[in-house]
Amino acid sequence: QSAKVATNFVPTKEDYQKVYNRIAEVIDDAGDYDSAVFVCRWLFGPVVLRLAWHASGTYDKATGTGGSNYATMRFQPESLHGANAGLHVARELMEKIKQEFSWISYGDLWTLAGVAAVQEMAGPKVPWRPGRIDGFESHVPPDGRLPDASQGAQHIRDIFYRMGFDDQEIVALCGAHALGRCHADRSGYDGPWTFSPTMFTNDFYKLLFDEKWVWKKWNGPKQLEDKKTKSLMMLPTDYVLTQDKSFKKYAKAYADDVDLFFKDFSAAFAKLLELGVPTQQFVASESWIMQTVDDQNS
Ligand code: CCH
Repeated sequence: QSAKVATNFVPTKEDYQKVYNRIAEVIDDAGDYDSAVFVCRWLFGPVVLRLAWHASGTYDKATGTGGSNYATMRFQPESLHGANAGLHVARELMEKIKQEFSWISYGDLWTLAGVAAVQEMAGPKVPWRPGRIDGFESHVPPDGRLPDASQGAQHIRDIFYRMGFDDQEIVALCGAHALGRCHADRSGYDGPWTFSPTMFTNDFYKLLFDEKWVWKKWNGPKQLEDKKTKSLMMLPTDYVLTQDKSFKKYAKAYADDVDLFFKDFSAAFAKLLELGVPTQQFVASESWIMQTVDDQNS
């Protein structure tokens, strides 16, 4: 199934679709069927999406450094940066795919995996195109470029404005927290944001407004829990989206209109995945829409 590497091998959109399909399989099946008591569909979707985000979100537009181009999280010290705790799980899954499709660059593989995770978990189509190249240790960006969940609106703006995003894009991107969960042994925070953490929805915003959020009483870092069930969580930076006037306007709009959220998330996420990649490196002038597994079966 995998394309053989030949010196003159030029992968086509179909070759990338094969990689996409393999990613879709791996994030779905990675829970080992033989030993798992219970298999959760798309179990590894959220962590793979987080890898794509952390690989891209180190971009600094002032210096043109960081971003998804060189996949520098393969190297220390970036792989050990506190914000990346737990992402070895996603990198190891991707390594299996890299063995099969050795012609793809790590940056293209990781960002394509972010696209596949969003799309397979019932999210919007995200335009994507290949062109990233593997870099070196010398390209590793400094620590501290990703957001710190314990902070407030000013910090979020400082971090995301540095990448070139505005308030609307910041709020749209944070809606990815509909997916996955916090792990006490990775970030110190604990728990999921929504009741369906492997379905891409606008529930993150709905819950922010519909539930009453109180500070969790525990020995861990400051986080909020929903008063009613105490089973969901919000980070301080998530809660700020309802407290800051400008952020709140967008968060409310996304809570009320899932189509608007899907459209804006798709645009902002596609932009995120291309941060730091020189335009001339892109193979295609227009981005591609990769098909979901369901699209191909229908
Ligand atoms: Fe996030 N995120 N994120 N996040 N994130 C965490 C988990 C996920 C922040 C902090 C955290 C984005 C923005 C922010 C995902 C996607 C995105 C965790 C828990 C923390 C802490 C990690 C753990 O313990 O495993 C902060 C702060 C911000 C912004 O201010 C953006 C943007 C995206 C994507 C577009 C996803 C998905 C997860 C779940 C990972 C998992 O393993 O389940």
